[in-house]
Amino acid sequence: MIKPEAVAAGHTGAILAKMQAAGFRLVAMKKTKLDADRAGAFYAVHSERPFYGELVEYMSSGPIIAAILEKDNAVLDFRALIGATDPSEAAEGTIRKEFAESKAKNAVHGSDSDENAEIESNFFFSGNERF
Ligand code: FUP
Repeated sequence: MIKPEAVAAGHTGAILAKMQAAGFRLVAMKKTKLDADRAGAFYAVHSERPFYGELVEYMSSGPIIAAILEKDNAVLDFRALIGATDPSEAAEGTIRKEFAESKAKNAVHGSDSDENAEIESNFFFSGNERF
């Protein structure tokens, strides 16, 4: 996902270009907006964390770009491309270093396992939206 603050700031094209330049192939993509219920469901794994309420509010505050990206070793390579959760700790050249505003508004989300990538893909896309 490209998160609301990065979409609102007009960074969608630059972020997608970095992803494609790093070898990720776009399988599916859409611009959509999560309501609080959908954002809460997407981040249900964090429901006991102190930042959950703010996370849900933020993630439902504006449109996002959802995408399925394909590459060998995609989960680990994507996490390397986006950088650390907190942009102040993210390496030079990473997407979060360049585009994130803060730990909460950190520009992009990436799946943390193949299993979650499949769950999150199914959250946004039907079979006939993938090519
Ligand atoms: P990441 O896998 O890097 O997206 O990070 P996490 O799964 O740990 O966190 C998910 C999201 O929760 C982050 F993108 C931003 C938010 N978050 C906070 O707002 N504060 C925190 O201390 C940790 C995470």
